[in-house]
Amino acid sequence: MAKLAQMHPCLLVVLLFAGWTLAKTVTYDFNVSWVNANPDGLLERKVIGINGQWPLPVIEVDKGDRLVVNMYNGLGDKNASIHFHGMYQTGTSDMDGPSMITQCPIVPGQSFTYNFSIDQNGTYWYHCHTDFCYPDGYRQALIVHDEDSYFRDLYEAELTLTVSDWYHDLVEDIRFLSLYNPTGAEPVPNSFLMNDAQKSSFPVKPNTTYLIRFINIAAFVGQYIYIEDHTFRIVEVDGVYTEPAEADMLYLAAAQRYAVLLTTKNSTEKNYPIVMVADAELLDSIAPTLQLNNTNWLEYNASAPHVEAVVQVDSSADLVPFDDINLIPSDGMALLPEPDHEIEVTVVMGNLRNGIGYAFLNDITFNAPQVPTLYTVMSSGNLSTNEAIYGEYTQPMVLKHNEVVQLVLNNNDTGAHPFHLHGRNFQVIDRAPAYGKHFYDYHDIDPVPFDPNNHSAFPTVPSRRDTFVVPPHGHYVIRFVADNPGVWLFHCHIDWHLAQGLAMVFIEAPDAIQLTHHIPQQHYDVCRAAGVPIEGNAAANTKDLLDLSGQNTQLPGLPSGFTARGIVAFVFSCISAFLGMAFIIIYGLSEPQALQKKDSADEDVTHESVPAGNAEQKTAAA
Ligand SMILES: *[C@@H]1O[C@H](CO)[C@@H](O)[C@H](O)[C@H]1NC(C)=O
Ligand SMILES: *[C@@H]1O[C@H](CO)[C@@H](O)[C@H](O)[C@H]1NC(C)=O
Ligand SMILES: *[C@@H]1O[C@H](CO)[C@@H](O)[C@H](O)[C@H]1NC(C)=O
Ligand SMILES: *[C@@H]1O[C@H](CO)[C@@H](O)[C@H](O)[C@H]1NC(C)=O
Ligand SMILES: *[C@@H]1O[C@H](CO)[C@@H](O)[C@H](O)[C@H]1NC(C)=O
Ligand SMILES: *[C@@H]1O[C@H](CO)[C@@H](O)[C@H](O)[C@H]1NC(C)=O
Ligand SMILES: *[C@@H]1O[C@H](CO)[C@@H](O)[C@H](O)[C@H]1NC(C)=O
Ligand SMILES: *[C@@H]1O[C@H](CO)[C@@H](O)[C@H](O)[C@H]1NC(C)=O
Ligand SMILES: *[C@@H]1O[C@H](CO)[C@@H](O)[C@H](O)[C@H]1NC(C)=O
Ligand SMILES: *[C@@H]1O[C@H](CO)[C@@H](O)[C@H](O)[C@H]1NC(C)=O
Ligand SMILES: *[C@@H]1O[C@H](CO)[C@@H](O)[C@H](O)[C@H]1NC(C)=O
Ligand SMILES: [Cu+2]
Repeated sequence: MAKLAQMHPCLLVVLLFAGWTLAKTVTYDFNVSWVNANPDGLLERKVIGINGQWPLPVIEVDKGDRLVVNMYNGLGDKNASIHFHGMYQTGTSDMDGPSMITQCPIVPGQSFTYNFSIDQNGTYWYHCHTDFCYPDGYRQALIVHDEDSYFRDLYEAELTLTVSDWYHDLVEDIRFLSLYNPTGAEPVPNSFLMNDAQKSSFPVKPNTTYLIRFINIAAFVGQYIYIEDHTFRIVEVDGVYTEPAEADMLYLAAAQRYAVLLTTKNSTEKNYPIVMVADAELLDSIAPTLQLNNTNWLEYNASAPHVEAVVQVDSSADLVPFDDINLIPSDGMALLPEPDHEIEVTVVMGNLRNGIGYAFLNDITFNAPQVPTLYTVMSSGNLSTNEAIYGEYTQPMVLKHNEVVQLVLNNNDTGAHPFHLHGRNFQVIDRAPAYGKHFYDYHDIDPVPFDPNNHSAFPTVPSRRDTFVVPPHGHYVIRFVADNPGVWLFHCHIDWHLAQGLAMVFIEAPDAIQLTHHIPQQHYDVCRAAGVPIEGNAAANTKDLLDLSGQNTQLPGLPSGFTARGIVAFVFSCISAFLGMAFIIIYGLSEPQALQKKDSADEDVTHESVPAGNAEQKTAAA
């Protein structure tokens, strides 16, 4: 109210007439602890709850509000943090949440207060961003209400629908980064959920327009979503309002969101399935008991039958969702000019000498720094603009303030990857192949990298979002202005791929970060409790910032001619002595040469040695 009093009375009146509400602070206290839940009715398991509850509370704020989340880690046996997915965190990069990037992991018994203002619109979510803790249930919707949206008068009610995959095992019990899984096959979920349940009915009134927000809060699997016999208009994608786009089916990769306007029918005789079809192309093996298609209902009439959908296609790849590259942001932001800074990286899956399957951008698999990158910025003075201090294995990219950045992401993998950039949305200016029936066209041919001399015309008003899928063996190109000083992770949002190192870090205007950011004392308290150093380069060297010896590094590559199949055979040979070296020789040499990592300076320096017989290893602490 102090601010109000200082305002000129006329200005106040103008503000009231413009329909402005005054920014307020919305506070949540999160006591994070284990609780039990059984969302699919198949198995009760431990999940990460908040204040003794799961599903977790939906965070709701109005645009312009300040959000304060007081988090206490009451898990006892697990580190945690919170990332507020899609939040720009302008001036508050230190509130972004990923461990070892912008803060230390919050160890059990410690508290941390997230505190930032939200000057953006739409549909977001929050999730744990430390050591792969969100598949255990630590994720939920975050909604920013906006009374000023151009479609505000078009809807009467709102509905938020999250979709996700669900595992019966705790993350710690899933042996993923393991010698026993040399091909890096992702753990296949046990079920799929909508609003953390199954077969739910969402009552609607007839002849009424709803704003429905869809959010994929999964750790891994994308979903096709449609509502039988209904079409809708997309009005928002990942927090960006769009010109209304008529659609009848959406694809939501992990972390993606849409808001749509849907007008219900006049008749109340029937209920209509809201159909989720899991993207089975992502799954390496499908147990016969896994329900790939799941029905929930738009319920017009509780006493009418609730009939399960029959999905009419042979494979989820035959479904044709709306192509998000065609969305036009309603603010009309034009294609950014030719870039000042071009970055080109290629997704590659491969094995390192320990036999474990990793993920690479070019030839680097992400290894967390020993000091959170943001603190390296703050403690490096005029060396902050020197990429070297952030360590080779975080794949740092230092951006200059306000430069136009173009990022080309080529995919040498046969899987699709939803890549997310923290701290902003970006213009999506090219992608091949297109969504729909051609999406898998490059799957069985050599990867097709972006060719700057041969591509389709860039849109004049490109689609913008914060998570975008790169197709199998295809590519995408994005542009953005580096106008948000901060440290921002760029990573695949399939959490298993992040665990395999599919990440890199953007250090945007580090000199400006030093001027605009002040790291609150609570950060350092949390680090002290975790035993993590708070100054120096990626190797925690405070004396000579250019000396990275002791940094976390990746192992060398496999010996020439040794392939993943060779490793399968090798593992098999450990189990069955009969089939030892012969298998390695026969299968190991029969496939194209495995990914060759250039050996790091010192072969013996690995960030974590792999004990014989127990080859689990985690690379990315983020
Ligand atoms: C958090 O909840 C646990 C029980 O779930 C309780 O024992 C503990 O005192 C709470 N801690 C705080 C800081 O609220
Ligand atoms: C929490 O993080 C610290 C610092 O990285 C680490 O030493 C510790 O082992 C972690 N604790 C758990 C339970 O993972
Ligand atoms: C949140 O940050 C604002 C701005 O820095 C500050 O005024 C306020 O006291 C903070 N609130 C809490 C609970 O830390
Ligand atoms: C549907 O609503 C509109 C206005 O909201 C009204 O004009 C119309 O009569 C309604 N139709 C039925 C069948 O209720
Ligand atoms: C956010 O909402 C305002 C209207 O409330 C609109 O002018 C602005 O373009 C929206 N921003 C985005 C990115 O859609
Ligand atoms: C509902 O009824 C009104 C009035 O008869 C009609 O104009 C409208 O198209 C109907 N809406 C739907 C969704 O069928
Ligand atoms: C609801 O469904 C029941 C059973 O089909 C039907 O008898 C009833 O008329 C319906 N009610 C409305 C309001 O449409
Ligand atoms: C589920 O969808 C798949 C397509 O992904 C289809 O092949 C399968 O037959 C469907 N199953 C049922 C029970 O509808
Ligand atoms: C990706 O595939 C292309 C085409 O096969 C190849 O030329 C390129 O070297 C590969 N890139 C990496 C980083 O492996
Ligand atoms: C950087 O800072 C150091 C120590 O603060 C100073 O000695 C050096 O001259 C500075 N270098 C440049 C290029 O400004
Ligand atoms: C240009 O790209 C198209 C589509 O990918 C391809 O068919 C064509 O062969 C390319 N042309 C050249 C000259 O590379
Ligand atoms: Cu991925």
